Amino acid sequence: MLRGGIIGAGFFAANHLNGWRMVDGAEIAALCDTDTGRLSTMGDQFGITRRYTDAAQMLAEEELDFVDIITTAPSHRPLVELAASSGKHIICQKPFAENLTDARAMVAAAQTAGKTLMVHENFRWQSPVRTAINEIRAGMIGTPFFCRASFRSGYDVFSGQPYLAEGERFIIEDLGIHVLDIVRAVMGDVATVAAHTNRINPKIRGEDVATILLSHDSGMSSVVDCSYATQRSPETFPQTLLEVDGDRGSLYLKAGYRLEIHTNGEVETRDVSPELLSWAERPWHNIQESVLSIQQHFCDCLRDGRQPETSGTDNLKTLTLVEAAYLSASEARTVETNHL
Ligand code: NAD
Ligand code: 89Y
Repeated sequence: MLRGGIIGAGFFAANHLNGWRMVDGAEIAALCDTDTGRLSTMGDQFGITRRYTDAAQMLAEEELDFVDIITTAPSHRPLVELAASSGKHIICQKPFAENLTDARAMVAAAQTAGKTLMVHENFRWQSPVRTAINEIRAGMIGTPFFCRASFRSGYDVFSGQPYLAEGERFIIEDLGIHVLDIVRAVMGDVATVAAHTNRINPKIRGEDVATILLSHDSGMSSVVDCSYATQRSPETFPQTLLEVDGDRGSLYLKAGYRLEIHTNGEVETRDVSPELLSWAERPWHNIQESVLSIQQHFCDCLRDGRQPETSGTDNLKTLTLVEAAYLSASEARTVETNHL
């Protein structure tokens, strides 16, 4: 049984703790947060008695195999480097880092320590998205030549995560990062990025609308469009909608978790709704189920001695797309990813 320590007991941590209770092969032995109130609330809720306000102390005193970092991005580099130098395997929440320099240093730290580093990039593990990815990888629509991945919502994310309203950057770094990662999973790596952003909500600091054109290494193209300023009924938060054209068919992941595969003039339609786990609540159940799936993937990879799909090294490519999108939007030009 792998023993894990959690760092960060804030808004999203309960999802991780609930997930870990269901994972085969791991348990959470200790919890750390600099905020004593959050530490005791979360510790009590999940019956974790080993509690720390200092991550270094937790790592020194506990016999842990891995740490699960659920803090916001500014603390990720020091915490990943601390965990690596303590000889632990690491899961780090997205966004992996505030910039590519930090992210590269974090990957190097884990490599030097010989430890597995996975970024908790869970949207490609949402079961409806995963079904779509698997169908495409199995060749159901042939070779894909176009993908549109769309996340448009008016859901109030700021009440649970107030820091999202305060940062200079918002939707690309917080949410677009997931959608860009899904597109990488479907269409492969990206050569150029052209992005346009807007801020519609006057109460927040960063951009809440982004439209991004990607040109892939394969020569094919994708469009990622994200908005938290879109009023729609029914509200689709937190669904990513997909439209993928291949040379032998098309695949759609439509609102309400409806998968359609169009081939040879016929349409196969499936309900691919995520499971409502016992601890989950709508509309977050889609994300909550994916937390469990990526945690299980991490443990399976450690057991089998293979790299997680969203390893630190892999995630450098997703983070590069985030940086490229901001650079493109600010300078109104197309950015080549290999120049970052
Ligand atoms: P939060 O601010 O509510 O909680 C973070 C907690 O970390 C706080 O309690 C804070 O005191 C603690 N903390 C910060 N630095 C620390 C340190 N050095 N040592 C110990 N504790 C420390 O944030 P949140 O909303 O829970 O989000 C955490 C991360 O999860 C963010 O990066 C966010 O983007 C991500 N997130 C991911 C998803 C997803 O689906 N993957 C969804 C929501 C949030
Ligand atoms: O922080 C974000 C995430 O990763 O998924 C949804 C979210 O909570 C708000 O955009």
